[in-house]
Amino acid sequence: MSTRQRTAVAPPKPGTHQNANPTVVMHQTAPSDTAGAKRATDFYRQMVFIRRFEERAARAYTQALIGGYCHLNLGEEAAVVGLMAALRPTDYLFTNYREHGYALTRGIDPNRVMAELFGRSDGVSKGWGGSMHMFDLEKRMLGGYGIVGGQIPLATGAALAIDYRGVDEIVMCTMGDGTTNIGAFHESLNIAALWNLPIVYVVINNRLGMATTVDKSSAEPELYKRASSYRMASERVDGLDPVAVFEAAQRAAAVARGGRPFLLEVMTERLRGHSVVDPGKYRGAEEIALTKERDPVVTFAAHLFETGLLTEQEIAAINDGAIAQATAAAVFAEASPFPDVATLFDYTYATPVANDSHRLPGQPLFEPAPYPEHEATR
Ligand SMILES: Cc1ncc(C[n+]2csc(CCOP(=O)(O)OP(=O)(O)O)c2C)c(N)n1
Ligand SMILES: [Mg+2]
Repeated sequence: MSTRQRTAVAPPKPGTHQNANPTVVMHQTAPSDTAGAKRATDFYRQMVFIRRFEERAARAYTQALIGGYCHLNLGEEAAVVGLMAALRPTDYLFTNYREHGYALTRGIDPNRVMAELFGRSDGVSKGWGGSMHMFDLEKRMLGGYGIVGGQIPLATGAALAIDYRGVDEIVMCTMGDGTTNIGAFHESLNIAALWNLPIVYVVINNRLGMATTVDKSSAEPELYKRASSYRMASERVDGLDPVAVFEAAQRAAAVARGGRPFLLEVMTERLRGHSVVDPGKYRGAEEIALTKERDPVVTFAAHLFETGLLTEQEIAAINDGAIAQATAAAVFAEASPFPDVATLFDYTYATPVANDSHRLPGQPLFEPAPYPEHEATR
């Protein structure tokens, strides 16, 4: 077993660890250097692309080109972009079903992301996963999980594997605010803290778990504070500012690379319903207006314009480019063939399973019991 984390970093002593006075960063970053300016405009470009891609996906859903569940990152673009920028290509990402933006920003070809939404064979999961189950080993994006909190123990296990192998990699595991009330959240944080695992847990706090607010569902609504139960360092950051998120995620990643877990809470907005079929009627007009005012794509564009980093024309060109790329992805996806039904069970397990029944699609798992006499003669 690797002793990298276990011996290199002593667990914080009671009362002295970072969470005793957690940092709460809430500001709009004004980059003063060239590299910072380039980063900010790159972030904006990525955010706009996620926005236009998600809107295109929503349209495709209403055209019945996408089936099943479909949850969008609308309103969470700054969070996604800032977080992904803090990861190295060798780090691992686990996320939930609200994942398209992560797949795109992690560097998966947008055509393959859209093809997956359309359930086509060129999709990143060969069309068998759909919106909630994107998986790409090369980009080290290990899902996409539909079970709330399902990704947390798996991500924690991956961090343990990294620790065993003694390599310079970390895991980032993102989840929603509602997920922090799942037992697996607490079990995982506990064990990660005990075993000094190299993992950053990220809570994307959009204040809603489907229709239930954080205030109604969480006895401690300041979710980053939950880390203190496990003597884990934590921080809360403004999720409308991609640069602030990036900097916070870098701090968190540095802690994980040093062999301690970290909990980062990112305050975001959910601009539409829980999924594309949710009209979100449970939100009042005032709340909707406030949410729109806090739209990160709009507010960050205004910030870049005001600080002279982008002109109106440049902002419009970025938008046009994003629309063209999202449209091209939809055209690619629609042209891609549906997967062959005979491959339905091919990717159920990573490796062949001994005694697998090898049944054909459509065949029942077991032979059905014969009908009772009176049923058969009806
Ligand atoms: C174990 C489990 N319980 C319930 C659900 C139904 N469900 C799907 S998403 C969701 C809300 C989760 O909210 P949050 O974690 O805040 O994520 P968000 O959707 O806001 O991104 C629920 C209850 C589920 N998928 N899995
Ligand atoms: Mg939520």
